[in-house]
Amino acid sequence: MTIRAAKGEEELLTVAAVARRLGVAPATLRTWDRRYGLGPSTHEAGEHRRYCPADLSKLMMMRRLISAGVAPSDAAEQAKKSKGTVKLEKIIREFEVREDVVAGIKRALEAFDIAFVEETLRAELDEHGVEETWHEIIVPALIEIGLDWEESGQGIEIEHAFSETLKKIFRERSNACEAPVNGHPVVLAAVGEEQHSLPLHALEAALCELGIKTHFLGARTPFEAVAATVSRLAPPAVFLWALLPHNAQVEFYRELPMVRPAPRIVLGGPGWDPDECTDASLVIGLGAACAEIQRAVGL
Ligand code: B12
Repeated sequence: MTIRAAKGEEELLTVAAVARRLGVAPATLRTWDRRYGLGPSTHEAGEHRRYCPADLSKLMMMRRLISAGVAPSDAAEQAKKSKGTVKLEKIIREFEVREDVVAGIKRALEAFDIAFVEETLRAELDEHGVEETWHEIIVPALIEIGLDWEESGQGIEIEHAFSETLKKIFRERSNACEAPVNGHPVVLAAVGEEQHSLPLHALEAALCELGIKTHFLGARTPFEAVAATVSRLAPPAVFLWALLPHNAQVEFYRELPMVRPAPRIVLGGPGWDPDECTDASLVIGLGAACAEIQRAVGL
């Protein structure tokens, strides 16, 4: 981790280090900076900007409020007012990233030891469940793998191998959904040309843990497929994922056929623009997505 001691005792962290620590993707941190002004306040000539303890305190509050279901723009307003500072040790305690497990998974991927990755993930999911494993192990590992690729242009085979392993492991959990509480399944789709579907797989597995069955449309789902599925299944909720903004077209939910009762529309992923999507529930994390869908199925 990049920690710099400057300005007296202060620890300064790069975007990548903050992202790994808080389990928030670097792209999300940059979005919070651009959209809500929640960025690093220190600036050193000729260097990348770095987060100081006061910035971290605001980001921690932002993440907590969002996890508690507060809308991102309201959470940002409250977070900006926060006056505290936070020590690195506190973040390590409160936002546990299981660095040993993350490092072990990365080493195994580099050695093409997929069996080790599978066994580790199965054991973690059995012991800690989908949400905790997603936040503490899978997201930090994805962030690191994404950063390695961004920095070196190398290792795309590792990204693919990890993605395929995750899909397999999540699918094992989703198939185990017995005696679901909902009659009509919840529809899950990554829209347009969106190939990033792992959060959708995580959601399917997390909903299965809650006894909620789903109909999984997966990556690159065209509008016609979402529309036809909604007509056929009359789902209690439709979850639409978009990581990249060009895939997040509002027609995907605004032009869906009318069915009764009307499904709850839940949007997830940094692609959706919160200023535009005010007529749907835009969630910012796995827990919030599950909570919205639980409400839609009446739990
Ligand atoms: C795995 C991966 C792939 C895999 C996807 C496999 C799959 N089946 O999903 C493959 C190899 C296919 C791929 C392809 C591409 N990728 Co890619 N990929 C990634 C990687 C490593 C992880 C993606 C992921 O699952 N993220 C999930 C978490 C880690 O991040 P997140 O989406 O921000 O999620 C947080 C929030 O959104 C939030 N959240 C909000 N609502 C909800 C709801 C739910 C239910 C959940 C769970 C979470 C959630 O919580 C999450 C944290 O818990 C990222 C790196 C990264 N940091 O994300 C790059 C990344 C997303 N990819 C990137 C790019 C550029 C691409 C390509 C365009 C590359 C190319 N030139 O072909 C293509 C895009 C193809 C397309 N049309 O979609 C860039 C995107 C940059 C940008 N924002 O524009 C990234 C950031 C890499 C980088 N550092 O540059 N990719």
